[in-house]
Amino acid sequence: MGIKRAGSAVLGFALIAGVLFATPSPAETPSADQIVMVEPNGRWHVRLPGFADYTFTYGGPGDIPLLGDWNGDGIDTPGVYRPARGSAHLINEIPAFESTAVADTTFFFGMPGDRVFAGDWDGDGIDTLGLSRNGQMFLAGSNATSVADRVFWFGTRTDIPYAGDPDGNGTDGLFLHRTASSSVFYTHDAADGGVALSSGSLYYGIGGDHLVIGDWDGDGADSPGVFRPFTAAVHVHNSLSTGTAQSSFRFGRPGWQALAGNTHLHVPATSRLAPLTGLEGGDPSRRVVIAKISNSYKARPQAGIAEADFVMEVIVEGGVGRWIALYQTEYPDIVGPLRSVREVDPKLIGPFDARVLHSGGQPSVRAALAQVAVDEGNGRIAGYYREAGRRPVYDLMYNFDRLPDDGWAGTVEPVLPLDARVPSGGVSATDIDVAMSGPNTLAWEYDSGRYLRRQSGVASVDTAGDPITAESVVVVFVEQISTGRFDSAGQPVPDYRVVGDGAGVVFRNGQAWPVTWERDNTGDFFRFIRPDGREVPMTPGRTWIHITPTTGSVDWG
Ligand SMILES: [Ca+2]
Ligand SMILES: [Ca+2]
Ligand SMILES: [Ca+2]
Ligand SMILES: [Ca+2]
Repeated sequence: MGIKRAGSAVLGFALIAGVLFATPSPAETPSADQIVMVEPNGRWHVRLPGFADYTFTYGGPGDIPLLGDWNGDGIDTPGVYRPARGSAHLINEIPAFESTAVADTTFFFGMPGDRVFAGDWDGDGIDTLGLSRNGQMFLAGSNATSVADRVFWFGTRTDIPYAGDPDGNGTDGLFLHRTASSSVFYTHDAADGGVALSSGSLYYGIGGDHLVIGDWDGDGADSPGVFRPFTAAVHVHNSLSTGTAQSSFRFGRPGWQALAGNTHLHVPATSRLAPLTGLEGGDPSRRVVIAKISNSYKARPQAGIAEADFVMEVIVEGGVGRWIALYQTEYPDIVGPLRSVREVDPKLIGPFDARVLHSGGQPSVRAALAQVAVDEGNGRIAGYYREAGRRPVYDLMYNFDRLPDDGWAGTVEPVLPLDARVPSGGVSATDIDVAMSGPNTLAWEYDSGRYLRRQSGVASVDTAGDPITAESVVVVFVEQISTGRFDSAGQPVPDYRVVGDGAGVVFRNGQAWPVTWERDNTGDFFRFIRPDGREVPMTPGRTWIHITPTTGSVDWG
């Protein structure tokens, strides 16, 4: 709300750096507003795409949460309005991660039944409160007990008011949500006396939506978004005309309150941490390379797998495991044996903008792959070779010394939330048994901060004898769907539904957290949500995700 000032990035970044990054680096501060959610119990969630929510507690049951820049430093911070007492409580800093904060400023405003909101009515950069009482607006000029500076009528008694600056001139007006018609009316600036006229209106959202007003694209002008409790999704819209959302994502739970503002808590575009592991020594300018590696017993031991940053394991025809191994922190010398791509691969690797090494695949699969990645399959680039002594078909290897420079100049963004602190509420899980299919059953044993893989009764190692380990192991259960194709042995070639939601378990630090996985679209990645709505981040390090058919199982103890 109100003016977004530059120059406050250091404080905001330091806060988040202390949480997520051991080695903060200066980062540009995005000027766009963020969505913040508040649970009925006063637990706040700041959404950080690609990371776990930044959470803290402020206020409690019965409080109406507010977000605003109470001191004009450009950072929006929490407040609550307590209707039963007519009291407002504000703080000028974002509370420390997972802490419980107390008020800096307390004053009286309004009375029970008033609808309270916060905005910058005079353009001085400081947000103050306003309220609607049956369609009459009372706007305060300071954050102290006082009479309202401005009083005027706008809309009807049932309209729900929100502050915002629709014309981006630095002073907030009001948006009214007329829920019965899913329409939104706004006035560019606050009036003083009389009846304010609407500057414009639009239709947005559907019945049951909660409006949230913010500057989603950072152009200085506010526009509507909605929180849809039914689907636990947020949809934001960058204009003041009727139309579809420019951005949609899962966030929140039914009963949570959505707010918008710029907390300056954000994930920097680049850092010296490796984006896939969260470990130091990373170089985000190194492109992700993916290798499709067989886990048939005929392919073991595999080359280069112990060096992968991140692995997704899927089941192909005959119940055999196949690995989608991602390399970013470092490239291995040799990977393999490489096998072909499958229908599910483009759906899983979309967020990584990777180069993909594989032996081949159906034309339709390769066409889909080329939409989301660079198809560097056998024959496309130098570096493939057949290794003597391996069984035919399980002998195709790749030599990274010959990987051509592709001139990529991008930055790898974090995709998985990573946080070294152990979440609360886990149950002991030092031994994990995963049955992905009949032939592909395996175990992970926790030892000294990481899990070690075992399969067929022996420790899983690569060709160098290095153990296959993971700091975090995730099992997601996905519905198997048909490709309509069969392999040469007559086995159906499976595909999977990997967008939507389903059951899962996250294992880290020797503990387990049952979760629901959620994924909005193939351009995003999985989020792992506990029953209380909190996300479970990975331990910095290597993550292994088992994309397990719902016919599979996982046990732990
Ligand atoms: Ca502030
Ligand atoms: Ca002001
Ligand atoms: Ca304005
Ligand atoms: Ca805007």
